[in-house]
Amino acid sequence: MTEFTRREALRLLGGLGVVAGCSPGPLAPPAQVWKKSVCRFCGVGCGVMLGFRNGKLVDVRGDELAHNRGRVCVKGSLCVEIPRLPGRLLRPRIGGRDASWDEAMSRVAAEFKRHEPSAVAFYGSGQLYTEESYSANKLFKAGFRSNNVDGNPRLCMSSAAFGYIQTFGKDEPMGCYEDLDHATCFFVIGANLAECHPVLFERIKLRLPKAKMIVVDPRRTGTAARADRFLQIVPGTDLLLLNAMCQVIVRDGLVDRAFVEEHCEFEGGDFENYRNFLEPYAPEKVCAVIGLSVAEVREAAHLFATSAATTSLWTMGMNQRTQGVSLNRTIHNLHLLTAQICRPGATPMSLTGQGNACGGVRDTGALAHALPGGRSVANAAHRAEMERLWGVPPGTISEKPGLDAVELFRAIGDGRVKCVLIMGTNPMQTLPSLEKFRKNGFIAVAEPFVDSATSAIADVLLPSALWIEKEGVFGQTERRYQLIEKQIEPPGEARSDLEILVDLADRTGHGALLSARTPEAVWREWSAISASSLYNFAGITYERLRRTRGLQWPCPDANHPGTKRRFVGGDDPLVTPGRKIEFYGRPNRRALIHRGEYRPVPEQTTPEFPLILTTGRVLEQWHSGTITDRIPELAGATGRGRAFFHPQDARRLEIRPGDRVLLRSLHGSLELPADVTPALRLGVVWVSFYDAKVLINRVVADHVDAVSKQPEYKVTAIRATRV
Ligand SMILES: Nc1nc2c(c(=O)[nH]1)N[C@H]1C(S)=C(S)[C@@H](COP(=O)(O)OP(=O)(O)OC[C@H]3O[C@@H](n4cnc5c(=O)[nH]c(N)nc54)[C@H](O)[C@@H]3O)O[C@H]1N2
Ligand SMILES: Nc1nc2c(c(=O)[nH]1)N[C@H]1C(S)=C(S)[C@@H](COP(=O)(O)OP(=O)(O)OC[C@H]3O[C@@H](n4cnc5c(=O)[nH]c(N)nc54)[C@H](O)[C@@H]3O)O[C@H]1N2
Ligand code: SF4
Ligand SMILES: [Mo]
Repeated sequence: MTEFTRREALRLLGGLGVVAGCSPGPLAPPAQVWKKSVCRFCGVGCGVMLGFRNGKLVDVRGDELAHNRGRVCVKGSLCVEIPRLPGRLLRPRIGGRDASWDEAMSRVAAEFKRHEPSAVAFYGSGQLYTEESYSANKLFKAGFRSNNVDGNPRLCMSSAAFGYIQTFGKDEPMGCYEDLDHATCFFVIGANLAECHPVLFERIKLRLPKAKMIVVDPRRTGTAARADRFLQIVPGTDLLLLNAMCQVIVRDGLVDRAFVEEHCEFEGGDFENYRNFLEPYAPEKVCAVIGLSVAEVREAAHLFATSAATTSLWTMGMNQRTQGVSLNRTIHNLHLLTAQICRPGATPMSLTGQGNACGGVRDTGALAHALPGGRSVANAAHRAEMERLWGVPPGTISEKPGLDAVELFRAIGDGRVKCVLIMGTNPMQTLPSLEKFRKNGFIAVAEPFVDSATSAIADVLLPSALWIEKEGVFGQTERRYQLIEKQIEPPGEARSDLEILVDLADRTGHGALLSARTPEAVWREWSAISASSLYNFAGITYERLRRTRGLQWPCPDANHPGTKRRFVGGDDPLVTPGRKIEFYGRPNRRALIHRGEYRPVPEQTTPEFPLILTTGRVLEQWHSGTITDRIPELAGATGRGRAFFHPQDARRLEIRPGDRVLLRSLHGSLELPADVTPALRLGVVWVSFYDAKVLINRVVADHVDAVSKQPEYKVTAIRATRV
């Protein structure tokens, strides 16, 4: 009855995407204690209050004191289900049979000791705690001497990270969520906030229709439905649009010359060169390719430039692209040219996807090319600095960048990598071009559930604790670090990922490297190390995090309140005193305006593959669905995975809702049910990737951005036939 009441309320409110907290109803035995925590799911990082009765989690509501002001979405309000989900892995397994931790870890350690550095790898996740990603990075780079440390943020944030680094010298957005309350114009491109960042979208909706919103997407999404201007672009052509907007801004005299002179420089030349570079991108010349009218582009550029405060928001429609870095940098250009930056409401805000991709992976440098605190493997001084800070002999860290996600899984197939630990991610469902994967070598998987697609390829399966069954820090989009405290015991013999990593270190002779063995001890080590970088958060202690709803870095000492807006004098402690704005991440303290030359996407339609497949997310499901597809309300709301067609395409192909269709690309094929929606651009097919029974990534192309190595999940040429 209790459940019924709460779920009914959810069903009613859930349709709206966001619920303002949910009480369990009049007949429910009320929670006895409430404790603050953070939602398990997305990068919005909503604070939640957890209600316990006799030590059991019985209720959850939005935290009024957190940045989300008491709001959570349907996924957040169903966090209460997580500790009781079926299908948990309770003991380690070796080759499918139960084993003790000792036997399982001896087996894993023996494999890691057997192989040379270049043949071992760690594949991690923006859903692990910071302390876990930091420790794994240290163990592999300084212990095993392998830079083969990568993770799902490569599939997600790496174009954004390179974008910020190349424009501003350092990664992470400079703005904050409060900027959404001040913006008078929202430029949303390649992001569907209504489903993927619903609590932020709710905050934006409060500003509409007074503030204007431009949405660029090939689909009329829930986000686009609220837009003043919806630009239904041809997939893969956004760089033409962004350059065309820059061209209009330059041509129509909308550039803030004083700002540009003081704070910017131009890649490979000066303002005049840049003006010339933009000439071929005049809207009149590119509009036919991008599928928009000249007036639409001109209007968008003018609205962007002349609004009192413009905030851009973007996610995978920009990052998961073969020109992902260029796209990110060109969005920054728009803000720099018009001085729509470093003011309340004016900011280029790349939204993060996972709860801890920013804090856990980008900031700790747990990627194949990176080292902690914005350092890189290729830089000798950075390696030397990290060797000193980690107390390992000079020359320990290899100078060779490791393998990025897509390349790593190819290397497993062809035997270059012989031993890998996968933790907190489900690549056998979420990597592109899955048909190309070949199981080879030794694979250990740390995972809470018995039956993920990746569990199936594990030689050794290690049961992981998740969320409030362990402790650690999550860092989200606005540089806010928040502590998730341990509240309940994990089921069976499950252990935290940190415990697993420490055990591996001990058994491979690297115990001294991971001498920090509790989350708090690891945090102390990492925050002390951060002080020697521009990511300084030495003032963020567990003690403060237990008391607060998180703190934003930079935060150099225990009395510092944290930094709302980075690069802004008076707010950011790293700005030179007396300066109003300073892009101090770059050597000359100026942001770099990029010349992003457009190249057509590799997946062009042909008579054989006449449609464009694009993939992404739905509100109720989280990624590969290992958690959300087990929660009846969420699973029921989405149904099974299917391919959506534009009504005209469906008619031409004689496909009706419910028919089975075969999707085929150059990379693979898949049979799945069809559906129809007028929300699509003609010629575009949409499939979400949550359903383990519909592995759409068998079909999706694996072309990557040359710099960020992020795959272009958003554009695959396909053919569709009714079965
Ligand atoms: N409910 C839910 N929320 C989530 C997640 C989840 O799994 N479920 N995952 C989280 C994570 S890790 C991430 S990375 C974010 C992702 O958040 P989003 O990026 O907002 O989500 P996606 O659905 O992947 O893609 C966004 C939009 O890009 C559009 N798009 C496709 N191709 C193009 C193109 O060529 N140009 C343009 N302009 N747009 C294009 C798609 O139509 C889609 O609407 O969501 C986070 N939030
Ligand atoms: N076609 C297509 N594919 C995509 C994308 C797309 O847009 N289109 N988007 C890409 C993006 S942006 C992302 S971020 C990825 C996400 O891809 P994944 O990270 O592979 O997806 P998840 O389902 O989140 O997988 C997390 C796994 O970790 C487990 N888990 C949960 N908590 C814990 C924990 O505390 N410890 C451990 N050890 N395990 C835990 C879960 O059960 C699950 O198996 O997908 C990518 N794949
Ligand atoms: S918006 Fe994201 S963080 Fe907030 S409740 Fe929903 S899934 Fe959780
Ligand atoms: Mo992501």
